[in-house]
Amino acid sequence: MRAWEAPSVPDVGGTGPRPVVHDTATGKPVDPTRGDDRAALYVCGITPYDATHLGHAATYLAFDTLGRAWRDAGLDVEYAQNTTDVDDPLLERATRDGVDWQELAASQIDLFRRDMEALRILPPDDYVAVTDEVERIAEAVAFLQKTGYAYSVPTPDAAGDDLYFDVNRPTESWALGDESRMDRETMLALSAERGGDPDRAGKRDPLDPLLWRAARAGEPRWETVLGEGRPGWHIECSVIAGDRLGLPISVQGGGSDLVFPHHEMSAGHAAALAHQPLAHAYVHTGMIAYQGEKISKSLGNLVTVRGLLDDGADPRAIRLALLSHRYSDEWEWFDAELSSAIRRLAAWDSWATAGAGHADDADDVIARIRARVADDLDTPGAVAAVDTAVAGGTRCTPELVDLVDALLGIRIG
Ligand code: 5CA
Ligand code: ZN
Repeated sequence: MRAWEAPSVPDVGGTGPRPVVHDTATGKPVDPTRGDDRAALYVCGITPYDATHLGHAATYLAFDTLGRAWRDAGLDVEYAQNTTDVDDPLLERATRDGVDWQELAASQIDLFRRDMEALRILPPDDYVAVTDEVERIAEAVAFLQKTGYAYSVPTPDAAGDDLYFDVNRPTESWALGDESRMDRETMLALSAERGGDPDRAGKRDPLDPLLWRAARAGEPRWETVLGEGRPGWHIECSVIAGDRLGLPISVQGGGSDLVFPHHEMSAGHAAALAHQPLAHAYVHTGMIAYQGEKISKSLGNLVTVRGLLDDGADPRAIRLALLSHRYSDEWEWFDAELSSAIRRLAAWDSWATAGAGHADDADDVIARIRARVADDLDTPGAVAAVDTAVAGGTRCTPELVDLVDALLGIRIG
């Protein structure tokens, strides 16, 4: 599927350090490329039923920063992202609003593209709609059935049986490891909250996730090797990441609300399918709140990128406001975030055009920005490095302008 238009990224002399990122599975900072010249990134994409909010924007911006840091370190980056364009929340919203689910998805994906473009987020090389991959996903589920990882649960109201993944059948690797392992009660609660169905009768373990949903009356369906139906959620990401990037990938990314069950189960599926870990590192962004609660489509406390742009916000200021927070922190958006970013940007702009100060310091500032970004995407540290240069009388050179553009995605001056 078409992604969106790529922003220009200037060539900057020299190379930055290899980025290190926090891995949720081990709880440690790691180089997820393991010293390789190639980095493979998969980031879980949107479920397209409502406008892009600041939480989505911050998450995609964090992985955009990782991609920029990898490129700056001289690596080849391959990036795939899905869009969950068939799933319960999307279908429910379409029914609620009396619109066609495909039209709803298409219109929201279009909005998302425009928001990503406005924010100068690097597009994935492969932007993959789940609806284009159903046959492939069904084949993978059929393989899991053959190898004993998938079992059927009788589904009288459907065209066939639903299929579930057996979480207790051992695989070589369960991705998120001991560090993130939660107690069973927490896992059951999160599973119920995040798309699972622990109370469904007939499952071997309440935590077993759905792999394949047999067709019900009035629901979208595809004719596949499994009969008529549609895929479960986690398997889509395992199959798309494996097909497009090859396993193990360097980084599986998304918000912290995806740690369990989504990334845990995706990794379990990948291990059962390919006897490979899904990723060398699982990287998670913190949830952004507004009005005291996590911003979410279902809660409706949205601050949308589109809304801010329509109110006349400079997209660079939205970007800068988000970069002023550490990606892994949980934080709350206040309207003052934008005004303070606007002030900061104005100072940076006039610094870039003034041409005054000591040019000798510029290389140090460049090295400092690079070091901060490569250190687990410390963008607040990089922003502070620019602030210090602005306040301290460093002359802004064309190289500095290019580096700020290449790493932070903001063209100043
Ligand atoms: N389609 C699935 C992933 S396969 C999905 O979670 N879609 S989503 O539209 O609900 O979320 C898209 C991305 O935004 C996910 O990585 C999610 O973790 C992230 N996200 C959602 N809400 C927030 C928030 N308030 N703050 C930060 N990131 C968020
Ligand atoms: Zn996903």
